[in-house]
Amino acid sequence: MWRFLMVLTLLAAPAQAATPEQLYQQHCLTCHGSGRMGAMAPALLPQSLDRLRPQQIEQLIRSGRTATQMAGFADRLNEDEIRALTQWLLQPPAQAPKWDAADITASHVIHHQPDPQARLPASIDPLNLFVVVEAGDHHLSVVDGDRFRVLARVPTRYALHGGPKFSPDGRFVYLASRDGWVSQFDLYTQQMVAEVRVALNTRNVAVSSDGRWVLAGNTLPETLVLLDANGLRPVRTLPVCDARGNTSRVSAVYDAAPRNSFVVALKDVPELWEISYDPKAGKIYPAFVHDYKMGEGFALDGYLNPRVTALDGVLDDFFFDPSYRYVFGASRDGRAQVINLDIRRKLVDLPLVGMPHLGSGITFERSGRTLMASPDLKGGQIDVVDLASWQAVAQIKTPGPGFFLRSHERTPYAWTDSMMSKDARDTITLIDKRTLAVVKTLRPRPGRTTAHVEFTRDGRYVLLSVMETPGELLVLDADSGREVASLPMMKPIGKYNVYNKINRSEGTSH
Ligand code: DHE
Repeated sequence: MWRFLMVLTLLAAPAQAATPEQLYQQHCLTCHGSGRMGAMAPALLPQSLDRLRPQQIEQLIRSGRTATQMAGFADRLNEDEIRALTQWLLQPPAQAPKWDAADITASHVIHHQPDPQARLPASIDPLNLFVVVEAGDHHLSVVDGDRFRVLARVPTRYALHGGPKFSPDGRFVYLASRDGWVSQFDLYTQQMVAEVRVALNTRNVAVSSDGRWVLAGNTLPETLVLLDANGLRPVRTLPVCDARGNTSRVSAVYDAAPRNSFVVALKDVPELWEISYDPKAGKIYPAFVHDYKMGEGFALDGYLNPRVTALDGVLDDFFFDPSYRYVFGASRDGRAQVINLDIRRKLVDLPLVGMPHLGSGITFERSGRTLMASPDLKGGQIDVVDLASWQAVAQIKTPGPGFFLRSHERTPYAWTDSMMSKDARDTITLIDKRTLAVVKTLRPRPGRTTAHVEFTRDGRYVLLSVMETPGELLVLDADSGREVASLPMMKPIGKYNVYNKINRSEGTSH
């Protein structure tokens, strides 16, 4: 009787609701990995999710993501569980995620040894190829820039971001995913050469002008990871922190070719780092060296070690002047400054307002002066600055805030978008570099987000993304804006011309 009563009580008791952690273990762990660090599917850490609103995450869990293996869970999770799981994913894990040198080394994989004899068919100009990042289903397309046809389409790691970087001969492309994967891709054989996971969240990569090194800047953990560019073998990991041990995420790392160095901007600590890869730069320090000899001299402080310029504000993005002596840096709160890399000192504030996107800046000559122009993520304008006087020359109004700006030595026009605008995200604006006036506004696909232009090697055509799923890669005549071709793609984002990149065309990002 006693036993019978107990069974009845158990049956009557409401089932214990599963905790979000248990839901994760049951439904998500196999694909998203233990510790939410990612496996065959992306990491689900707050840093990985910070571009999504909670409602968007709930919707993803409910209905899945088209063109990916992410299925919807509406049939297995109720609305309360979906909400609780979302909130839990947005919190840092109880145990801080770790990704150290041993993890990096263990993740390293060589897929194919490049054949030194490999060549593209003679009919294809290897320097007029484009690499197109398709975010809709995480693929990379290789496009022949003479015939405008796709030569290869390969899957990539989840959420590539930032400009792919090329080896100096243009044969290899280095890609970084937000989830920390760096991949080396061979354009001649259209195969992945090697991959390595350098972090759980990565900002971007740069390739040294001598082709020997790839430097990855990370936000989780806060490190810089140096890789051998030939096969991506990890060489060293530098913790990013100031002399007092305050750690910092990396905002961006770029190659400063004439200086034989990488320059690194930091998001949380007011410092700018320069890391020389010139073997003649001085003695090799065995460990991380934090050098505070600000303004002391012009000598380099060592090979593959950071030397530090102390600033009075952090940098989210930056741009080099053509001499590579000066850095134009900006923070997302709208402060912009000029820094002299040789004397390691901030010189002046730059007269920019809004939220300049200096990483998308271009330079050009006008009436014997070198000008720099960059979009503004908030303002619906292009800011133009004289690089000799550091004075603002013009603010060119566009239909709305945009992300990217491009030009080419051969064309009088600079092309920009308004993709951050509600009403004008389908417009492309052409600015005359001679008059600094808007000459044309194109709307090639009304109602569809259109942005990011790259020129062909000869500057005669532009390739433009209709960033939708499905979307298109449009080819337009660079003078008239007339449509020449359209290639169907899955949310193409950036595209990069080999010649323009390896020759550091003044109209493209570096
Ligand atoms: Fe980017 C480049 C920062 C959001 C697409 N973006 C860069 C670079 C930086 C940067 C520092 C230069 C890296 C390089 O080329 O090596 N991006 C940021 C941000 O801080 C921001 C605003 C917020 C964030 O989420 O990190 C941001 N970026 C986006 C997007 O939402 C875009 C439109 C879509 C996406 O893929 O996430 C986007 N960013 C791009 C692209 C480039 C880029 C296409 C390369 C531009 C180029 O032509 O070189």
